[in-house]
Amino acid sequence: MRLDYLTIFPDFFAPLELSLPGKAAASGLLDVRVHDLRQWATDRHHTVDDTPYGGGAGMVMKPEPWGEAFGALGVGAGTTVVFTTPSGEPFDQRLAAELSGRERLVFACGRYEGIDQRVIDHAREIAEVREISLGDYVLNGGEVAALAVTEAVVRLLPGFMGNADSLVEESHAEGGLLEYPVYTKPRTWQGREVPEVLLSGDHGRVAAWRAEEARRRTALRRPDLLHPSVLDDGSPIVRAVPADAGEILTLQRACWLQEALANDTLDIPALQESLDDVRAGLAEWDTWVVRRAGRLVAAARGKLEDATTWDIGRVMVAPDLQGSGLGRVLLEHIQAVAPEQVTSYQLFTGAASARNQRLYKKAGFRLRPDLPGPPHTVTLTKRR
Ligand code: 6GU
Repeated sequence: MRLDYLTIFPDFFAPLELSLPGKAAASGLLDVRVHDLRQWATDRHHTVDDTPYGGGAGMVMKPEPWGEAFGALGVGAGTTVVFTTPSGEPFDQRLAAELSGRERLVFACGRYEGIDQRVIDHAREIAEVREISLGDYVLNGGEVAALAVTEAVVRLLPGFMGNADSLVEESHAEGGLLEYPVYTKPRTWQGREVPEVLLSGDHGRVAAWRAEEARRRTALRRPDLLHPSVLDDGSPIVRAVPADAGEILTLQRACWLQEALANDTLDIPALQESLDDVRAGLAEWDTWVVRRAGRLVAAARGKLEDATTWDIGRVMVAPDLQGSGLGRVLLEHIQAVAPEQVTSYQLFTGAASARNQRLYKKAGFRLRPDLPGPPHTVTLTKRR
């Protein structure tokens, strides 16, 4: 990945040399270049700002140096220009993941009251543009924000993190909950004990404790995360009706084609089903769906496997809404609607579907290698 920084304070980017990105640059994974914007200011004083048209406080960054810089750096198709600005879209893990898929990012770091709007309009014509904010507060310039965005993006690049597993169970990565508290040795420190359950060696109890702590922490600090905006528009989770079969089939094909690609097989029953099969499934299973703006965007179903086991299946979220927390909410719902006598849940997911397995583990499900399922799947269970 190629990273360029346009700034009037190149010194801000010295940390790139010593932080994680510095190592990646040394190893050839990253090509990092920092540019002083003033080299493209043509007057004797290398002026980059001027007073705002229409009056008002502060200075505005002049367009000409930016235009020259974009030309000199070859900003064009295949480049994403990131303007760091408090009036941008909020930066989050999803956006970091999206940017980690780009070939080249050019960070345009504004100072003063902002950059002449025509610079952004021009950039939009020649390249992809993202205007990004770190949050609802004001920094003196976009440099620190560009560093933060860089670190969040670069650590997602394949081959960057030494241990890919540490990407899995962290706040905002998947599952939509904050991370649970962590402990290491010594067992007792300044009279404070490590929670007993973590020393028990009972992986089931540990997973349940962590899931509960994550939920508690999230409720306390980030209640907004427990009520995903996708459901804030009033779209409830409702029982499917026979007329939903066509849309469920469409959703199923979209989701299971993803599964097929992830698991490198077309041998997936849900992918082979006809409309009649889906209708039959609706008759047999307790199926719930979410509609958003009229579109059926998510579904899940449950059925008694035996007197005390609730079989959960077909947890599906439309590809464009995956990662929004809908899957977690649906999964909670489909557990909650299980009959009273149920004491455990079970489900299958693709053996290579890392994202699904993450979601289920975060919800307290555990892998059960002792309970083999259909081909290319793993079984997960959870006690109620
Ligand atoms: Cl990206 N830039 C500036 N100047 N202030 C900010 C910000 C960005 N994000 C939050 N505050």
